[in-house]
Amino acid sequence: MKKNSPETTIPATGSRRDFLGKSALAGLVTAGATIGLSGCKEEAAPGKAAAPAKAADTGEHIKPGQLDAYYAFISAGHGGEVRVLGLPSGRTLKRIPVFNTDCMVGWGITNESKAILGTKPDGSLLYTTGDTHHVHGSYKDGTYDSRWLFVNDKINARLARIRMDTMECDKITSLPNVMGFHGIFPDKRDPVDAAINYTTRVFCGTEFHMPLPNDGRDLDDPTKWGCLFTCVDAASMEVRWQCRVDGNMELVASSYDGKLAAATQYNTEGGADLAGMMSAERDACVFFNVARIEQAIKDGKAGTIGASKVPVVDGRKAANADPATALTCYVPVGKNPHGVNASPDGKYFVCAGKLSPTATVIELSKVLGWFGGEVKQPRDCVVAEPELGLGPLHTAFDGKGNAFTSLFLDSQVVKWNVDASIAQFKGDKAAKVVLDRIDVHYQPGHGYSSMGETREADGKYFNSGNKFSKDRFLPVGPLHCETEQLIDISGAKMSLMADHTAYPEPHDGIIVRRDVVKTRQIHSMTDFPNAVTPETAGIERKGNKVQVRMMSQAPSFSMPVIKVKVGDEVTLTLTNYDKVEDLTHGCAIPTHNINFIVNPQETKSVTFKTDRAGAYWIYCTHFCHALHLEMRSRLLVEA
Ligand code: K7E
Ligand code: RUQ
Ligand code: CUA
Ligand code: CA
Repeated sequence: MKKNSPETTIPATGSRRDFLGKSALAGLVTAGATIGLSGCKEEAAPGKAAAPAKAADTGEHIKPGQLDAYYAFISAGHGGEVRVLGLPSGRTLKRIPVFNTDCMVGWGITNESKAILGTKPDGSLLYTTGDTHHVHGSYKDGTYDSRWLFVNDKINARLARIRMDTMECDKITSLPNVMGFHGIFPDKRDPVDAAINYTTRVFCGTEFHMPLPNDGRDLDDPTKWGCLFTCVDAASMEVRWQCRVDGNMELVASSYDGKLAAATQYNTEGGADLAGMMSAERDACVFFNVARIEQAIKDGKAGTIGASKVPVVDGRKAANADPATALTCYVPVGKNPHGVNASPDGKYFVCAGKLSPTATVIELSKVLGWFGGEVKQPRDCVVAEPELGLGPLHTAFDGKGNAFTSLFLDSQVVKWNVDASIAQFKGDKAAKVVLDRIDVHYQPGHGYSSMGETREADGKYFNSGNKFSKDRFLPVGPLHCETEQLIDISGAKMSLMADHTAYPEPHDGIIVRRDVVKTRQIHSMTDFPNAVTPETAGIERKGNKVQVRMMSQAPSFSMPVIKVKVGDEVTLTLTNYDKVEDLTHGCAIPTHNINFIVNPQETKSVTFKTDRAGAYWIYCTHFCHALHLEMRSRLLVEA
């Protein structure tokens, strides 16, 4: 088939689709690899031409004043935040600062946010960068419970938690001895205690191997480097344990029965360059037996690495050859897999091939069977390997037995039937596996469906997070926006509903029914131990440390004048005394790098040095009242 012949020249007359498909493929080929693409016999759907860049058929139009049926919580990639959209409209509802700084909210500026982000001894932020890829919600009974969202930082190996009620980040944890923390997934219930039918752990995969510990040893010998799978306690956000594996880990999935977690491995070779990471014909999906790992730790079988106190067990193959005691099981899958996703019926994990044109369907009961000694080889856990197209990355589900896999190289989403793929694998030549294909624009990464990662997958929408928009939108200079395309998957045929723009770079997301999400629109004063009340308001000096306790109530600050001296360390605590929903105030101090907001009944504080004498107008930045502009106070710094 034509897409299997890598062409390095781009025909001048080629369409945008051809250009993209071939150049991306050529890129992989010139990387010096023999990539196993030749197995793809399924011809792509006959030339559906690229849709012209005209107004989209918006399908279900959400009228002004009407509310969306779903929330989408989407990672922002190397922007470091999490975004909240309404679907199907694609309206941006919120941007939740997490690993980035945000000057509207004051994230990275206020003392409270700095305490979450972490600081150096001089009080400055530990990091100002982050790279979020995977956002997942906490579960109860196999569906979202609206308590928390979890999201990774690939750059600095941190896991963040977001409270769902206020949609604000409340904890960030650093993973020790980990680099390239990529996939995450919360567990869905406890593997042992049946009463715990909700999320208590978050599993984290590590993509980059590194010296253990990374203290200067083994720099010239990457064969000694390793990767740790990490389990974080969802409630305390403390790291519970780690498990060392052979090879690396990318994306992560958890089973509905709580017994298994798994991670795809594209670098089973332990290679340190492209050729090295692509030399094996098959890679793996490594499964973790959660109960056994935790029992091994209880039995004192864990060690530690470097300065970290976290217990680490050995999940490498040599130490886990006996299924009766093994902590891990390495199931061979197609070359350099990317995503791994759990089917909503709880039966299967589907690994997407990336460099193999297939998906690998793994039956979880067989993995448990391998641990139990009933299934001979890890490879026997594979029950289907359908050929889907070029560059499969991620798979979503509709809850009706169908899967939807993004094809990066083909710029398509392919709909296929899981049971049919299993029948075909058993030899049924008549099985109709691939049911439909739809072009997306262009090169999709993640795709995710409405409630698709829960038992309540409803098969309504699929969002395709595309990596290139090319000419789909008005040009805005060299950096293009990305496209998120909303696809209706409720019928036999998929249909494109809308193009939504996305600021780079969206990866994974979840689509959550709006009734599941329970928010709280007003903070409670009692949530803030440092809340300022009329009784505690005022100014207090201890040496050169000055506490300024102020309240805001539209349209004024409780202190019209604040007098301090050069060289003081001022801590300004501001409580928004207004109780009215939506009545947010801001607080900015010119030339002092202070800017933050306080929502109704919320308290925040900032600490800064006064180094220049003068008068500075503290003003409200958030439009709050007809006299918002007049809402000011004077900071007078005496020489
Ligand atoms: Cu495919 Cu980080 Cu989920 Cu991005 S990874 S697309
Ligand atoms: S003023 S309402 Cu700055 Cu023109 Cu804003
Ligand atoms: Cu207070 Cu504007
Ligand atoms: Ca590989």
